[in-house]
Amino acid sequence: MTATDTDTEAQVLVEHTGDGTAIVRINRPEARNALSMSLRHELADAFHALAGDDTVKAVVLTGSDRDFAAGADIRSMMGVGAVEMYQRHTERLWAAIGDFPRPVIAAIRGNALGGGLELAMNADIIIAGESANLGQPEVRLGIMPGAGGTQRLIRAVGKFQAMRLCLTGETITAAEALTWGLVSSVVPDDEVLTEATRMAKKIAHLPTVAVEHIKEALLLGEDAPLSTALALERKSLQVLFSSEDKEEGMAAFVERRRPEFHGR
Ligand code: CO8
Repeated sequence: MTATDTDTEAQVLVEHTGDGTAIVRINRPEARNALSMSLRHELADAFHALAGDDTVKAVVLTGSDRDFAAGADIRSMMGVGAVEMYQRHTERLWAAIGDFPRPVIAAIRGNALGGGLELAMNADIIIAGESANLGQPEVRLGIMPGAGGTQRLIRAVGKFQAMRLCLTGETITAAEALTWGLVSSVVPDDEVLTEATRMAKKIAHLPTVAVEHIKEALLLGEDAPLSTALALERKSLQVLFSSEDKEEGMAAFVERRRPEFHGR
């Protein structure tokens, strides 16, 4: 089922806020926003639709005030074997978020555990409320993170903190996550969505082609050898010299006026 903002049964609600942004809200409160397969399909559908909508320049991904997401749905994994897990191809569902071409800001209140934290790590910026509780508790269930939790975490925070989280299943606070570099900023709980939306709107008003190239260079470059990543960065910059918004941005600076960007 494709999520819409009028479908009260939807587990994923999409709100177009205007100003070039959208809010994607995980809505399964009875199970602490646990990521069932149907929910993950809805989430992927929502991001595919938003990717095809050029008017949406930045997306805020959030949950409830109690839970961003408490992980993969544990009930849906009981009695399931390796071949069925393989055939679920959940990596294709995550790719809709990880490969989203424009910035995604995760706004976390409460629990972001297991697959919930993995989901947040698919975003580009993470705003956490003071009460956020983050961790990779899979080991306590006899499994392990399997949607990027070992790999994205070690890249974000380094070996020793990633090992601590994944091997003990302990959770950390928002303040601790900030010192680790696992979140971008921490704000009072009731300001999380406001802050994430403010940031999304700010990005939405910046030159889209530049924003997309910056995101692409950062993400692709992270996994490439430095010389390749530096070449990618240079080439991306060179491409931006063909954009109308580059001429407008520089002209506006010199003429001491506000720029008018058109995303071209
Ligand atoms: N899956 C299914 N149901 C859940 C989940 C979950 N992850 N988390 C909570 N629920 C359900 C509970 O079963 C309960 O349902 P019911 O009322 O029917 O018994 C309801 O939500 C409320 O939960 P609690 O009563 O436990 O609420 P508490 O306030 O006591 O605790 C917590 C909240 C801390 C969030 C707690 O529920 C908890 O620890 N949840 C599990 C966290 C966890 O272990 N997450 C990791 C799951 S495994 C995972 O994510 C693997 C990813 C691997 C890759 C996935 C890609 C394929």
